[in-house]
Amino acid sequence: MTGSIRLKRVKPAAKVGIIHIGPGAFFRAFNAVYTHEAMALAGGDWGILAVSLKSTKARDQLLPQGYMYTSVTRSQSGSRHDIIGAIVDVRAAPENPLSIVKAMADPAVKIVSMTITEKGYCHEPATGRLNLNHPDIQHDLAHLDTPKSAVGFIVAALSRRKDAGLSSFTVLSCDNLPSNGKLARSVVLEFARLISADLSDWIEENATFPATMVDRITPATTTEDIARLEAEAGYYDPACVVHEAFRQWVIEDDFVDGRPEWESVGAQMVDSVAAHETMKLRCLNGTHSTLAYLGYLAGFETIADCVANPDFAALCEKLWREEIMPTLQPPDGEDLDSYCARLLERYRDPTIRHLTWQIAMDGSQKLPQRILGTISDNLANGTIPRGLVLAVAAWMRYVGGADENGEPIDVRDPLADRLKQISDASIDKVSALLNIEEVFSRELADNPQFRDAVAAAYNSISENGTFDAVQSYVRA
Ligand code: CS2
Repeated sequence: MTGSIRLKRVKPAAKVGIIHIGPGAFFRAFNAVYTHEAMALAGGDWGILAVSLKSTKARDQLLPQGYMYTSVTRSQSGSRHDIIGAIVDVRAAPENPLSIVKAMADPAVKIVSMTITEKGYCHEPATGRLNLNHPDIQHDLAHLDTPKSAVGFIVAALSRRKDAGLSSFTVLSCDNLPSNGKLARSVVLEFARLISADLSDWIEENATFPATMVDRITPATTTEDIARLEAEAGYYDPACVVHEAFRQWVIEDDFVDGRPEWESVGAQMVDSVAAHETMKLRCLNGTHSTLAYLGYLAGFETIADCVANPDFAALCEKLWREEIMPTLQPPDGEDLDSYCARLLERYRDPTIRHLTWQIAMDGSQKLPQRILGTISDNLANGTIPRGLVLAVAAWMRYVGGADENGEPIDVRDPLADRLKQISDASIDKVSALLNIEEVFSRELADNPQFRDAVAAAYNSISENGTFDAVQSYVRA
């Protein structure tokens, strides 16, 4: 692309009130859009300083355009372009970690929010405890002034605020994890306690960690997306994000020192987010991961490609009806049948090219809350959820690293090496993988009905192929 015309900020930026960790596509399509709209409507100094914990990519893309970028809402009726100006600074933490700690300790900062994905919490997915063997956690415990992990930054900044006699900020987790606020709280407190009991007590008393449910399908931006925006709008914006029109943000209203008026632009402020979160994780993310593994192995590139196939659409419907909905308490204002019918429509939109490969990433961190909890609830009710079990077997096939034609799969997962090595070295791959304690709870891994069902599903995929296994399930 030519890069001749780029975005420029036309109005002065708002002052920083929020520091957000994780400036990726989802944050730009979601949190920043809500905050931009809320400031436009209701005002407030809620400018966002976005911090990346690893790469300089977001900063390099956004800095030359005054941190402005385009939010592209795509649907079958066309594209809509909105220029988002809520971000007022972007920094790459590794370049100067101490400056980020200091920025977070500034009293003008009222909220530290994050979209750092499941693995960013440095916890053990099966237990929710802080992983003390995590290299970043070990580093941060020894060098609190120059942290690497989100937990380290939060504790370092809160420690400074405590010492300076300031108030705490609100920690706002926006990741697809059950009780994400509680998890953030418990890893922060566990880490802080290792620094000092005083600090951890202070955080416990002064900070809040509201849980949230976030939802907007946002595939990674591609070079085609950037080229298409340039063709449609006449300017080059490498920081643009492309997403669906749908969005839903449910937030527990428990903030230490104010917040943007997000409810004025559609966010739902509630007392407890738990029922919303479980519904979304199990209905949406559970079927997303199911389609990711089964779909990838069956040769489908995107979610829309998967559900354009009648058997794969029937797979989703059967999972919702027979295995997922029976485990759920519908949250206030939601009807599960219409929620799931709407999901299928969202998946069907061919203009949203969400890769099965992208969703398949980090399965070891995702399976517990998306699929395994639902399986446990079914087993407790005396039923074997064969579709979800098939999804687990497909994950096991996938992490073995070769597709049905023997072509290598680029498996991205913090446990990728271990998963591959276990798959390569074991004759009974299913039992060996079920023994990974970070993923499968002892109770589930020891359940003989579950073990047998996964082994049977795995064999069915290996012997007859994924497509056939899906057909047998939906037609049974
Ligand atoms: C997806 C989610 O990549 C994934 O694992 O399941 O990012 C999903 O698109 C969002 O949670 C939708 O809100």
